[in-house]
Amino acid sequence: MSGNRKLIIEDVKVIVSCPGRNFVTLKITTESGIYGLGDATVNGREQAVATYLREHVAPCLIGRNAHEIEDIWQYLYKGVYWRKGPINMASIAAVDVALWDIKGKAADLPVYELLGGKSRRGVGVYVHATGNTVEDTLDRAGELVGQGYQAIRLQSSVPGLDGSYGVLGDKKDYFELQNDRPLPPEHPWSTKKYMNSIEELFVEARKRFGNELHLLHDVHSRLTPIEAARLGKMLEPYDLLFLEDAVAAENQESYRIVRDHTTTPLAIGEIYNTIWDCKDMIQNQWIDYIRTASTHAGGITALRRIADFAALYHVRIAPHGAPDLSPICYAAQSHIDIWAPNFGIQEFVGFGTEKSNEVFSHDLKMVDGMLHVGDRPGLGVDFDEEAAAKYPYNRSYLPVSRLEDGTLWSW
Ligand code: EZ4
Ligand code: CO
Repeated sequence: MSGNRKLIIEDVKVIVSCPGRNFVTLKITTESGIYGLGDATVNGREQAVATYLREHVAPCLIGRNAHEIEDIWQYLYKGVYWRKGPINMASIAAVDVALWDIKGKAADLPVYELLGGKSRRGVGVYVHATGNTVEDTLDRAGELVGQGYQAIRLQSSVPGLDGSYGVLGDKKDYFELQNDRPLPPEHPWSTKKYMNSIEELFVEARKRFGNELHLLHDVHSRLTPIEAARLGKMLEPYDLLFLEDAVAAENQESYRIVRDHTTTPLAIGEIYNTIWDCKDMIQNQWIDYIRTASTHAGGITALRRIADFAALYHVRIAPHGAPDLSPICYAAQSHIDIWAPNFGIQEFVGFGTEKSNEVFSHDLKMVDGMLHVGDRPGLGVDFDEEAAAKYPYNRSYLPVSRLEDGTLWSW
């Protein structure tokens, strides 16, 4: 394999920084001076992926032609013998995304043009409204509606439990970095209390906002299949755009049970590493949205393949967009979103903090609740290594969940 426009990889650098939260950034530089950026952040396991990249991936890249994205992807997937897995796939993703960035810069085109061009004017997003009471949550949703957002994920505390998934209360930085706690914080869970209180949130939301606003909800894998089926049925009158992660599905057949009982649209996939994790549920049309993220599912190359496969079964993409996805990951999937014929919706939680904006710059814009992808060549993101050096890694974990009797549960 050769070409007369080779771009030889000369340097591969892995930078772990914490501008508000931990990110693993990959920088691949070619002999021509063109460089590309990738993200390999696996929330709570950042050093594992950084070490994997430094020790086992970087040495294999030096001297290769950066244009050969597909061959390098296959080399890192099939060639390692140990396929799949979050650390491996996030590493492949970081390389893949950095190579797409390089190819775009070399071609003087934004990545979406390389994928086939824009399919829409902008990328539709949904945002989060969370609160300790139904009223607090809906007040927050009202503010977001006022800012032009047309789709809102609602999460409200479960009465009798100290918070619940998605409810931040006085927590400063999403769910982690909680006062430098050395170990994961613990949250209580009761399915009974949740099932007894959740409907009210959507009853009141429809009363307040009418039927036009898109509403969503994330269950964070806390239910069993038959409980999830009951929740889906319970929420049918409130016309959700989707119900996310109603049940964990390492066993994909679990979704058949949910699907058989409800017409509430179903979404899953933010923790999936490859198309194999969701193949059965897509193929059997048990879900409506696949939420794989560019970092966690193997990069632009892999996400594009998942999107094309999903399209055959009327499944649309809705990539994960929480704050632990770096601006590089976010930019990468925004290029997929603006291109994919079967794009559904993109999760959006803001363009980062003051610190993260000092480290990462990007050319995405939010206008009237719609994300606009800029036309800089490549991904349109940049990374300031000097600024990043001011914010060293800070160990941090997602919380864990326990039932009221102490049994460990899905968080
Ligand atoms: O818990 O990103 O839809 N969003 C989510 C997130 C995830 C975190 C995990 O790292 O479920 O809040
Ligand atoms: Co989620």
